[in-house]
Amino acid sequence: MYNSGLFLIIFITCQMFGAQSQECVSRQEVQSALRHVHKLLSAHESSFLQSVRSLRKKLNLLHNTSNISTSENNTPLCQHPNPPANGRMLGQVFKVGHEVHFLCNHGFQLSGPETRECLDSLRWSGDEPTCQKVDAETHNSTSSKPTSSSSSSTPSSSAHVRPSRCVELQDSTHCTCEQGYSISSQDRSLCTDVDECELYRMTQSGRLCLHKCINTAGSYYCQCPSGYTISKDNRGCQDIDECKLDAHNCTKEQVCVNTFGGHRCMVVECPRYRNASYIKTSALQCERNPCVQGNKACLQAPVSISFHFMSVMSNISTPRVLFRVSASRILGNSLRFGLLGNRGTGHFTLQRSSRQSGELLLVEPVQGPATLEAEVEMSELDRRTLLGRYITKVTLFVSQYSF
Ligand SMILES: [Ca+2]
Repeated sequence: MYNSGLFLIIFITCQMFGAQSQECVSRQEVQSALRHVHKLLSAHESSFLQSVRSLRKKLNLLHNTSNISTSENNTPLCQHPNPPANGRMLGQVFKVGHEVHFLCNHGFQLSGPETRECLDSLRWSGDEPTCQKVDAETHNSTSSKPTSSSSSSTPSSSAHVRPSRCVELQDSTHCTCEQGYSISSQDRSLCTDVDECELYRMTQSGRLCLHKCINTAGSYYCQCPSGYTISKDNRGCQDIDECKLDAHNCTKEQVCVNTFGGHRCMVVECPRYRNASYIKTSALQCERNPCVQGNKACLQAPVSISFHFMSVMSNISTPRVLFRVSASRILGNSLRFGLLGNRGTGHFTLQRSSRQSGELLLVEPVQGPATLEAEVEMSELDRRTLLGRYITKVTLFVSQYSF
């Protein structure tokens, strides 16, 4: 447009001077021509300015529209929330979907939500929290929670969120968190607790805790079921031997049997046979009283009955030798081993291990908690004549857990 204006001026002046060179033109004519040119120029100038104004208007409009969609300044925000008295607030982004967190000073406990979110309605979720003074007794009981490595001194659960430490480096900011925390995905000024239990559960490679994992602010700890103590590595569970530690409630007449995760108080009673009587010779053994001469039925009754209590973990690998029965002396020329009755059928088997001994085997894994029983009989023979029967009653306690 500007170029066409220039072209017009040059064309008119050439015409004017060309005429002058050919013949004398009157002053009036020249003045009229100049006025005409002036008019034309003014018309072009005003048209040009109008176009520029229109273009500028359009550009401004375009600029404003793009500003609305990209500029952060125009993003709707929730109102600045109030930090509670005797506490503070973490989080500096008040945009929709973002969160702020509240902490209380030492000796105070948060009452109300730990976290509030800026909702679409531009209001904060939940009520405004407050920090309540904790009396010494309650405070001690909350902080005595058994933690393995955490030295956290912040009593409330809001300790799961902490401020990050940020360092300005030229044109970027680097934020770090203390151990057990990671930078919040929503707000770089915050560190959120790492849930180690969940993390290791997801990765599956080597369980963090043998039994139960409890996440704490900045750390975690392992918990064992009752009847166990946490092992030295703070991950495993060790059975408490209540019998050895005298931490049982068995009477003097009962036998304390330690099991994995507990203990049993067992009563050992000698059996009653019609033709034979027994006497307890030790806590776990009964022996037959001498038979009246010629009383065949009495002689057929077992010479001794022993009791054997055993404890195993749930689902132990099999086959496994549980125990061995052997004769200390042999009067006859052969020994015979066998399992009596149907008790424990399918779980046990008996095998000869030497001329003088037999072994009781557990042949399939047992899911606890369970109690299995078996009766092992050893018979002494001399040329097919029974010299004596010896019975061992085995009770197997299978724990609930595989430890
Ligand atoms: Ca125990």
